[in-house]
Amino acid sequence: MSSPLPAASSVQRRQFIKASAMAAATAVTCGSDYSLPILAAEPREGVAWDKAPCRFCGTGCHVQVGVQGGKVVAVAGDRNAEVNKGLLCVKGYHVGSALYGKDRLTKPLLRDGEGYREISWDEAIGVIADRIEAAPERFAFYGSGQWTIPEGYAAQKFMKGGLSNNHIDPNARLCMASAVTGFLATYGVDEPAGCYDDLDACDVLIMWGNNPAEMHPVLFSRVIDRRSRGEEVTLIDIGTRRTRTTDACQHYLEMKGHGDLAIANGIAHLLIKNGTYDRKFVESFCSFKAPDDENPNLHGKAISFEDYKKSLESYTPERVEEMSGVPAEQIRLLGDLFGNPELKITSLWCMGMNQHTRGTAINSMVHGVHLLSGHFGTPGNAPTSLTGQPSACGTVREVGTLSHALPGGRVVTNEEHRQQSEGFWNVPPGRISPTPGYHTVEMWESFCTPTDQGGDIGTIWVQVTNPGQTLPNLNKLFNPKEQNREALKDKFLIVSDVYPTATTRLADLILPSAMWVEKNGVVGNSERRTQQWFKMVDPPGEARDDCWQTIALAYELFQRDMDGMQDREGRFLFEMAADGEPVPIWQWEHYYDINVDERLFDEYRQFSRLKHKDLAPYSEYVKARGLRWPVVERDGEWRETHFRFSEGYDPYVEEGKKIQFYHSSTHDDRAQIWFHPWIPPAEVPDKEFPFMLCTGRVLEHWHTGSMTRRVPELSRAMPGGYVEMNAEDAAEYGLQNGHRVQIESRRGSLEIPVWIDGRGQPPRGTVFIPFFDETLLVNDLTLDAVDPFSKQPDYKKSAVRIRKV
Ligand SMILES: Nc1nc2c(c(=O)[nH]1)N[C@H]1C(S)=C(S)[C@@H](COP(=O)(O)OP(=O)(O)OC[C@H]3O[C@@H](n4cnc5c(=O)[nH]c(N)nc54)[C@H](O)[C@@H]3O)O[C@H]1N2
Ligand SMILES: Nc1nc2c(c(=O)[nH]1)N[C@H]1C(S)=C(S)[C@@H](COP(=O)(O)OP(=O)(O)OC[C@H]3O[C@@H](n4cnc5c(=O)[nH]c(N)nc54)[C@H](O)[C@@H]3O)O[C@H]1N2
Ligand code: SF4
Ligand SMILES: [Mo]
Repeated sequence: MSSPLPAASSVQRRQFIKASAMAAATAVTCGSDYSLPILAAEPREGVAWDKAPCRFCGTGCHVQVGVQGGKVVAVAGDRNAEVNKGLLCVKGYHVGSALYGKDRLTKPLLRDGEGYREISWDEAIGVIADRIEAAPERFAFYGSGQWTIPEGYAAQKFMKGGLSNNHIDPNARLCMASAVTGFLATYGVDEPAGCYDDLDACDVLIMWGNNPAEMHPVLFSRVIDRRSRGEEVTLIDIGTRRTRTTDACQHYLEMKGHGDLAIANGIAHLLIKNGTYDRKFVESFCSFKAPDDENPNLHGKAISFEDYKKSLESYTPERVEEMSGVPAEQIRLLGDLFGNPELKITSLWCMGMNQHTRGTAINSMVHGVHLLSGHFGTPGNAPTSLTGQPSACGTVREVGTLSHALPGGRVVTNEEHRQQSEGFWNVPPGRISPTPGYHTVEMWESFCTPTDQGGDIGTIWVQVTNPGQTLPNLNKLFNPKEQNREALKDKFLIVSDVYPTATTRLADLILPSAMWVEKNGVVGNSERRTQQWFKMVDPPGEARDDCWQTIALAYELFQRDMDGMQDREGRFLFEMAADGEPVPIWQWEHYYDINVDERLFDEYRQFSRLKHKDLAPYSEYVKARGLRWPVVERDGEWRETHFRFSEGYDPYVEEGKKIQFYHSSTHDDRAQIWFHPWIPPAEVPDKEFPFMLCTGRVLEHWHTGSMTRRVPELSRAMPGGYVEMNAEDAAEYGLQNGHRVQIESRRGSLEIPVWIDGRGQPPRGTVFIPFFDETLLVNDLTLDAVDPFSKQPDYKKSAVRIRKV
């Protein structure tokens, strides 16, 4: 197999090394030999320090960044940051090095036959403008939960408020979409009620199929460290494979994929049967719902408590054991814990519950278990969905860069919402289209389908994401661009990135971007915390901000008299004035004459008040290490909110209400407790494909490894991809560590080395492959079946077979 990266990259194909050698130092595999010293953020001559959130995960740690001679020279944990209190994980400590891989993209590149030629930015922007002018409705924007808030807001306004085109969707569709629909179905409004403070206060912490020891490490250590202070906290890991998280837990409940649906019903069954549910909480603050099979919709149909009870009758611990594989006593253990009002219980989850063809259902059901038992609304009692990306909440969920959404929890299908948005954007009434655009899977399917066969998306612009590695079922959703070149020759792929990737490999136009502290930014983490930083160093070569790229394109179209790029007064959609004169921010030399981020953020802020997600003015975030919304001004002070819907904490809860779900979908301040039946996964192992494949991540690498594999320390610690196998399965197949196997699904195949009982231990009949290695694309194998409401795919359950090679 040859490297999928363009020749420009120095990435070599990795040799697999034995498990024993895996953690040890090995050859540096990529890009840079530059690594940063790790220093405490002490004054040191010539080094200027400033704050920024870490580039990587949704935990949202703050780092102190040391700059000298125009370069980031050191990184330290930020002691003043509430989230991480000075700690970082291995990725955080090395985040600065991610800027300095040798093969950073520095020039716009246009495809020319089999290669590329360097072009100017003017020409590049002209090429995109030509494509859009020719067919504005065939253009799509594919963005990211790693977009900053201003970047996502600009893209959103450009598409929906400018082009009248709703084909904008982010990689967060692959990540958080089911969490969003779960929140909406339960509370009528998105995002967690609790926050990280719950982790300091809970007696019991339950992980519902996630691995925070590797994926939210600083957050996880915040809990584990409580034990070193003599505090007692019981940790329970419910998962389909043993991970580093399991090692720190008192209880491990090993389930089969989709077992969670049965487990949640089993807990609810026991709470009702034992009379240990919180009758007062339920009668005061909750109603019951079930799916409406005749008219499937997110809000289902109302049912009575009696109906709910009846639906749960058959979910006895023994039957749940059959469905989930978790022993009945362990179901009883969970039932007893939730039935104990003295305990404070926090639940965490992430991709196990979201990448699930019943993701909306299981998200609602875990909220439901907390509501039914009254473990809600006091510190330590919280159902908390964790976000993965640094701004999946801030940008995707709050700015609403999804094909059906508008900023501030608005949707395109609602006329009043469109009018509000048109008002804030000062664009003519009717500008926003009422028809939702394509969600991610549809967008790429359309792009990969020939135009004359109905593939109506002709151009996609990708920013801050790497779909050529991360979309599911790549042989259907991405690879046809290469495999079916002739039939798809009119399709045009534009990619803004910082390094060559599996996506730039098939791009027609590559745009070099500025990253992290090479630009201003604002992001929003898992606990509703909005965080700001300033540009500290220049990007290399001609790399430029993603937000500038969008605005420069909009201006080019404005110059070409495209109506959509004008506001009601005929001014440029993104006009920003200083001293009464428009600043030419579309010219790169003038982009930083004003703070474009601040202008966009303060404009966007107006939307945030529409759904009680109030943001403070930009200037407040400059002073803080982030603030949790709603941030409301009281007595001249901007105050953040720790616990939503809870009196005494949430400024929007009326006096005397105790708990008030003020966005209730039933308009009576009640949350919805859902019944959903257990159903098996979309694909289950059979004779032909006898193994269940789960995919995911590892501590050292960020997703596709484009940044972390260029950091020598991280790359040495985790050099290449592998398939984790159970020791007994491996023995049966005559496999030892390092042996190569061919793994095949109904959609594709992959040759990959085996790691037996490696970092994680999959149970018999299951295997696990991380997706960071761009030379071993596991998404050639994965399924593209989606949840009916969230449209999020399931990367955790594909049936495969294995053959020794
Ligand atoms: N080091 C590192 N950290 C990261 C990232 C990274 O790339 N690297 N990425 C970030 C991002 S964007 C995300 S989304 C998060 C992901 O964070 P996690 O969700 O914690 O990690 P994954 O490896 O995607 O998910 C693996 C888990 O899925 C569970 N699972 C499999 N099938 C099922 C099922 O049917 N039901 C349930 N309930 N669970 C199941 C397994 O038990 C397994 O532990 O990590 C974030 N943090
Ligand atoms: N098999 C499998 N596939 C998965 C998942 C899984 O669990 N299993 N998880 C899914 C999930 S939850 C997620 S979130 C996605 C993540 O999938 P992606 O978003 O596709 O992965 P990343 O590697 O984070 O891609 C970010 C890209 O942006 C580039 N970049 C970094 N900074 C900047 C910048 O400032 N500007 C620009 N323009 N580019 C920049 C990086 O080099 C990188 O190429 O993967 C999904 N795919
Ligand atoms: S836990 Fe996440 S945010 Fe914190 S340092 Fe590690 S990667 Fe960065
Ligand atoms: Mo994610």
